[in-house]
Amino acid sequence: MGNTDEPLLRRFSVSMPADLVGQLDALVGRKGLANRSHALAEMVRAYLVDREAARGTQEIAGTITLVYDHHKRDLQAGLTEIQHDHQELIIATMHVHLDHHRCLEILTVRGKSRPVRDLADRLMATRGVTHGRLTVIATTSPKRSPRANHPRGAHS
Ligand code: NI
Repeated sequence: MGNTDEPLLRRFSVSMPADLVGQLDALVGRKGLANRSHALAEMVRAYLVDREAARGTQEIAGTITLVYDHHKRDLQAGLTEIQHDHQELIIATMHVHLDHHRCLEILTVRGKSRPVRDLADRLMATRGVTHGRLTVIATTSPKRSPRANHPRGAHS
């Protein structure tokens, strides 16, 4: 309160599916946030940080999470083809059969942020993919002390 650095707030209206609003309200309650606006602002910030980290040419590591319906024609083959095109970025994949229809796939990726981001965007934009997310879990910046990471050769 009385913080002179308080940013200028701007109001706008948001429309989204009612069940999503219900889930948003539950999240606001669980996290003890003041209101929906705070929750949304926090999510937008987190998203932008994620995107920023995934931009440029720095080395990043992370995961791409996908959920899709494997009954959708050609979907699985398409995803596999994209992954083969970018195998230099993909360290490991895990496929879980969630239920009768849905598959959950988690790809561990590492490489320059731009191509990793592009790979994630391509996979997530594939028709039939219902959830997609790139999470950057580590970045290596030349500014960081090398001691912050494993010494070279720690893993063969
Ligand atoms: Ni499956």
